[in-house]
Amino acid sequence: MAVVIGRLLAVAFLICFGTGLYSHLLQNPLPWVTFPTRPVWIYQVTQGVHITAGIACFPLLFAKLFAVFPELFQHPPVRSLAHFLERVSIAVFVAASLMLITTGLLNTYQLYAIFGFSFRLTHYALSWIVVGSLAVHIGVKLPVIARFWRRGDAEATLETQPDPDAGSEVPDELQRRTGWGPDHGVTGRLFAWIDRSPAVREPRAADQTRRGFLTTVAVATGLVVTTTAGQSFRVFEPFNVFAPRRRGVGPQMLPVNRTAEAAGVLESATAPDWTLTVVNGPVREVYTRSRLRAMPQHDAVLPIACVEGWSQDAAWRGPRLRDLLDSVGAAGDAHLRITSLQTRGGFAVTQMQPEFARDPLTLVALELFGEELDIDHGFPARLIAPGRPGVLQTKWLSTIEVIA
Ligand SMILES: Nc1nc2c(c(=O)[nH]1)N[C@H]1C(S)=C(S)[C@@H](COP(=O)(O)O)O[C@H]1N2
Ligand SMILES: [Mo]
Repeated sequence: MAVVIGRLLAVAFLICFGTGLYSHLLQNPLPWVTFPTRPVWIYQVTQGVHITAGIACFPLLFAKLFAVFPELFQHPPVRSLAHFLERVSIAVFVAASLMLITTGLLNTYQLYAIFGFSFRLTHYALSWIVVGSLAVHIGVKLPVIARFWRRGDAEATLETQPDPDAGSEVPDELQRRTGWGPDHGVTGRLFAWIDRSPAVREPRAADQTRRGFLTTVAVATGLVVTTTAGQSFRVFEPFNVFAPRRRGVGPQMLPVNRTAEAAGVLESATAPDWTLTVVNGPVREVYTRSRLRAMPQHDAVLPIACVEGWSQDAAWRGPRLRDLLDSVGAAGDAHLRITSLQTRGGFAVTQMQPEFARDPLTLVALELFGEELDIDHGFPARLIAPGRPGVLQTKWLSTIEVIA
């Protein structure tokens, strides 16, 4: 049982780890990594899968803890140095995993305030601790896992050989494994009682118990996934009961992550003398709204794909970023620093790699769904690029600088 659920949990963890690393790298790029910009929804899918697999970890992790619960109270608690290290790695693994999925879940509900620490750094550091202790744990448990894989042969052997214990009292398997027995006070008697459950005594009843348990876990996992995945995947939308965001709800039918008021830009973004400055060393071009409007306008249907798990496609219109970069003679491999008018909170300054800056679908968006941008969506101008997390789609643009 522990192996079966452990395997599902390991798959979910590895999916989360891979998609999480991808998201982390997009936000903390390495100079030699070039990201794909097609399909335009690539980040929508990796992040949707990340959040959905992360939510599935809750029932799976609890089921796993339940299946191995008596083992947590082994007696004696430590038998050898190797045993001690194994138990420490499990303690670290359990604590870090619970913390990892809990911080992730709270993040999808935007409950950053209750952490008092940087969500992203903590979530990232914990993921390495979990993967490291998972590797140790799997290494230590390899013999048990191997025995499970070979169980077909073992069962065949059992069937053909007479049971040496037949007729005699069935050995207290749990007591033998854990060392806890009726002599060990209340806990010992409790475990001795668990030991007497049909799951241990009668193989047929044990099969039924196992099947019932696995069905419960499957139903629980299916339920939490279908009632939250609607924020990322349209097919699940009608069942979106618990996920915090809903498609189509917000100004211009698009949810808002940080409002203009929260960002402190109500005045600066509506000022008649607003300009966007594009800088390449000593060269500088100043764009007013009418100058931006006079440039060739392009349309792009690109999603906002928030790291918090919600995503939605939207139709954007505006000049291409690369046309602005050409006007200051920026090199084709130029990296950019993008600054918002924002005065409060994170994401006021972001960076952009050349593959996104040069992409024909990367726009300085002035319109959303055929209307002038709502102030909460970044009026007068915002960036929109394919394949990037929402946090990097900077609203209320102020300056765009070539940095390398
Ligand atoms: N200047 C600025 N731009 C920003 C943000 C911000 O806080 N400040 N939030 C980002 C985040 S986290 C997301 S998901 C998208 C959401 O865009 P929307 O609010 O127009 O839907 O905007 C991004 N652009
Ligand atoms: Mo976001």
